[in-house]
Amino acid sequence: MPELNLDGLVGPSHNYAGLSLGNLAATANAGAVSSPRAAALQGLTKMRRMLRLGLPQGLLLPHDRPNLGLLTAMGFDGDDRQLLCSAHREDPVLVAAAWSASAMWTANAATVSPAADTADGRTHLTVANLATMPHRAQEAAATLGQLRLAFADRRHFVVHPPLPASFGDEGAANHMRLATRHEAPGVEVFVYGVNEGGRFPARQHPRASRAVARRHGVRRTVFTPQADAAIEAGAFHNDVVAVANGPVLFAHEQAFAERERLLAELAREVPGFTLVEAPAAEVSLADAVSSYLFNAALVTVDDGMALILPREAEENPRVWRWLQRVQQDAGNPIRQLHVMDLRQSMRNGGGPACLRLRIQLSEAALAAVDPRFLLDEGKLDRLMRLVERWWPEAIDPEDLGNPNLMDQCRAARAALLAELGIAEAELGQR
Ligand code: SUG
Repeated sequence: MPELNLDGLVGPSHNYAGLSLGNLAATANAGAVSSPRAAALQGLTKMRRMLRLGLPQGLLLPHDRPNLGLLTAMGFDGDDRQLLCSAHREDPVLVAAAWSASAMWTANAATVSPAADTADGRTHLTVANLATMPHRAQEAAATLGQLRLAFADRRHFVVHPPLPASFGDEGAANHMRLATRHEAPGVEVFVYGVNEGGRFPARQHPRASRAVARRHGVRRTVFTPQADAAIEAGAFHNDVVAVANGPVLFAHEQAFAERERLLAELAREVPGFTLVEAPAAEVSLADAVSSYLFNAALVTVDDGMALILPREAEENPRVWRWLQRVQQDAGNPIRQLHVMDLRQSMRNGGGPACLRLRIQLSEAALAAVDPRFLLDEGKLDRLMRLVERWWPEAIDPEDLGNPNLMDQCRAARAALLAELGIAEAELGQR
């Protein structure tokens, strides 16, 4: 059974505004000059690598930015240029939110429960409300529109709207599925945060996790808390310290508050359960967070499993030494390490796993996905040329009040939609 990965194409407004408290990379790089063109090319290169590994690959589109709807809802008015300028003079942080290209991190687009796990035998997706951070909360409506277009076939898919904003939900980044094989019924692990009194917010509310599982009709669930220490070390999502594929859990020793209980349950519930765990004594939480070792995409390939890692993991000697040992150990299926340059996204705290929404599908369900969201080598070539032509080379966060940048980003998006044959009206919330 194939796994489709939908990567977020990095939008033309990608910038470093430092909007995410608790995301150490994003706050450390606040104010730096970004390179949207290089960022999008790095992402497309990753998508090509996945295709070449034999995996179906698709994309989700950048959202329309700047989001002037957010600014008008906040009481600014005037024609588009005036609106941007006056809002920027008065509230540059709000304007930075309206520009955010954060929809690129599609692990936060939705939670996905494959058909094998659900009561009605369909694939269920719940759009994440991303309620904890204002720049991310604005994504939900456009994500719903896109997913309803891509997964319109009701015989195979149910796309649920976001949960009420009172309960933060950040999608697949806090969800793992373990199953002996992709097509076998799996155990879905919902990881939530608490971190009462901590410096950084927990973004996934336990009630949201339960609601998603309930809506999807997931038959076998585990609910487990993130370790507060991991959140305080910068693991604002579980996928910064853990990732699962098939029967394998690849995680840091300090990822989970109730580690022993979780591991015992998985060992009982998942035939062939295999833990590949980095001991804190060898790889500290700080190393895990700065290298994004566990934000690797762990995927099934011909000879076992492959990890798609960010270059930062190779550059940390402790992390790389441990990874070499993992690769040599015959006791686990991780055979290939692929290192990718995703520096632009990484500087905003988004690694290989953040950039993709994975959906395990039968061949029939895959054939029912709107093909405009799917990629092949030729389409990737065309998208690379399009990005080279239309995406801004650099954005200084100081430029976010400049209406010319707005024109450039709008032209880039229009070129993208034309290339993919998708009309703006089709993306409206349905
Ligand atoms: O929500 N960064 C994103 C990164 C999301 C990573 N996703 C996963 N772990 N799955 C976030 O913190 C930074 C944008 C800024 O500061 O301008 C940002 O939103």
